[in-house]
Amino acid sequence: MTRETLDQLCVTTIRTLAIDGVQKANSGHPGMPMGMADVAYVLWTQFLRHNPKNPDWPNRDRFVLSAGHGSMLLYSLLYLTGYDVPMAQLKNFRQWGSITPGHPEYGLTPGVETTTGPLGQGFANGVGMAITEAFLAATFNRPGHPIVDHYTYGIVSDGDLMEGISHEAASLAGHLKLGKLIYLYDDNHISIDGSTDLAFTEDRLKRFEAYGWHTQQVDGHDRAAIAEAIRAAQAVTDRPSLIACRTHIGYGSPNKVDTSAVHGSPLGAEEVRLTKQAYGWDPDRQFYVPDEVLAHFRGAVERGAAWEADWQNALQAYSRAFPAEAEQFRRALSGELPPGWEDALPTFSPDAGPLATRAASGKVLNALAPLLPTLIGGSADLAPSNNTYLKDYPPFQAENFAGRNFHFGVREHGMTAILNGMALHGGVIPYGGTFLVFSDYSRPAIRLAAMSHLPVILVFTHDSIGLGEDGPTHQPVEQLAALRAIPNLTVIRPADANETVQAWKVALQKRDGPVALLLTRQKIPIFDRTGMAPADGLARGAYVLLDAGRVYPDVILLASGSEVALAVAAHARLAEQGIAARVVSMPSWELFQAQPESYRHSVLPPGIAARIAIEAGVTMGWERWVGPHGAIIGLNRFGASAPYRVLYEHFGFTVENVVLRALETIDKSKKR
Ligand SMILES: Cc1ncc(C[n+]2csc(CCOP(=O)(O)OP(=O)(O)O)c2C)c(N)n1
Ligand SMILES: [Mg+2]
Repeated sequence: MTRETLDQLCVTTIRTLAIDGVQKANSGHPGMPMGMADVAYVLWTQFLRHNPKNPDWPNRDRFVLSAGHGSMLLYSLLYLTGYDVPMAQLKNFRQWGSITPGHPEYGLTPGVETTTGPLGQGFANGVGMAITEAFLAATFNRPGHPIVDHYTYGIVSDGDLMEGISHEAASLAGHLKLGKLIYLYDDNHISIDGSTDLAFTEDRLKRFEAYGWHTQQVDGHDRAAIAEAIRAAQAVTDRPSLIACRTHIGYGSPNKVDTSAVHGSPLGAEEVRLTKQAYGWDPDRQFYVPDEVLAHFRGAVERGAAWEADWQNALQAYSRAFPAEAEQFRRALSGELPPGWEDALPTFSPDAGPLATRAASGKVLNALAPLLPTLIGGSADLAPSNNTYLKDYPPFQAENFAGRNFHFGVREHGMTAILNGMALHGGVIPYGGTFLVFSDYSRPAIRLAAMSHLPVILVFTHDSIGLGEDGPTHQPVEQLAALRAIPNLTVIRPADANETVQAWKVALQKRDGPVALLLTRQKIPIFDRTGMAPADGLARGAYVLLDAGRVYPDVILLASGSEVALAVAAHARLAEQGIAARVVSMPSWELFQAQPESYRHSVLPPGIAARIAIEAGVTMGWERWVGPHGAIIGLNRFGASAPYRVLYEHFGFTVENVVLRALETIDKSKKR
């Protein structure tokens, strides 16, 4: 068999596996895998350096399928090259309990580098991976010891390039000159509504050239030309590369090629037969993999083992030459924090206050930076406001990939998906900041971080009407509830500087999901903890900050963040009237919900119905904590432009109002 015949058989196998997987599931997207099979085959067999038997090999090339609807393409490649994705899983595509879900899910399927499906996200994830490779290489590599040295490849589609997030990420990737990022664009002229002429007619390559990318155009079914283009892309080391591969969606389907009909529906039994006949394939065989095809693909196993073995040897040589760096590198990859890191955490004396929690957060970051060499991050152009800058470290720029301060530009969505890519790559502790109100711009990426269990830290400052004069456009109201609604996202709104320290401690220790820190712009008191509980109660989500001096209080005041100080002041006022109040600081619903019931009941005894929650945001959800007889002081409207003290007064966030509402609630609960 000639090489050309074997290559063609391999490509047809990819196509028919995708066709059969979708047909059997009676749902899915056959068109893209059929169209991109040549490109994927060339990339995966001639270029991609990976080890199917160890998908976690740190120095592997990363492959991102940004057009996640083409999942059967990826699953077929994983099976064929010898990952732990057996044929039975291809036959079980999209079924309950399978590891071959509709769109690729990180953590579920060996070899899937990121969760994709929401178009554009994978594009930005790949930029985050390439950034991380560049950072780790600049930080740890030594002359003659390139222990971090790999490419990040991706397949991106029309939809990916239409989405705004890819524009953000592409602009930044071009600016940063990420030379080891290579994207293959499935330029098939088709999306769901029909021809891309309907809504997508700019010159894409010129756009990417303007971003500073190296661009090429090839026939996406000419395998020699594809290989040539990838080699050319590799040779350009100071620009990311986009290779537009002109392909035909549904390639080979006599009646559906080049139509949107083949994008997201099974071909149908008859068209499957016709297509297989057109390929010269036996139309009666399903999930057929010729022996010589499997043998050829499985060469990846041996090559992968050899690549990793070489790398392990190189790592050993590096460890001998640079033992301290090697230890840091090991720790960075494992996600371990260095011994004694907690000793560097600052404590704030009440005299240092009042202090905004964003300012406290900046101090924590800067105190930890020397101990955590792979703690890297920045802000979407709000570094001075978010207090995210690491003062003694240079910025990350094309001229210095070892820099630790990221200027993401005004690109919240791109930033967050890039942070996800950084976490997915591994080896770094990524954080990023913006105003809480603009968390909405990041939301789709936050959702994926949560779904993918990524350790990403989000610094959201200006967390309420407390930001004052900038007005309702900048004042978050519904964002607290909206973030709490995302499963597996831990939201923490610390009440003072010392709770902020504890919040960072929790965030750095959490490895299985993102953490959002909600921080004030305005200065707030640092509690004198004499007679109060210590701030490390934060780790339990809610704790009794200040008690009533009796077993059962008359009323419980729950609050988060800046409003805890109101509860503390009301506690004293109520005491003057002989009323015993308990103040519960409740920085994190998620952390509290995770506590044993006995602890939760000790903080919020079920027998005490008189409860008031105070938080400068929508009241939604607080019913859960105050119960049917409680009251909530919140803000179910947009804020306004005025000095924050005026706003607090106007919207009822005053000690007087808390006292009044407490008395009412006690009264009501007695009449029950
Ligand atoms: C953010 C987002 N919006 C909408 C969709 C639904 N959707 C899936 S694929 C697609 C577009 C398909 O066009 P293209 O990206 O060119 O893929 P092709 O049909 O060529 O495979 C759309 C709108 C999505 N997955 N993500
Ligand atoms: Mg398309």
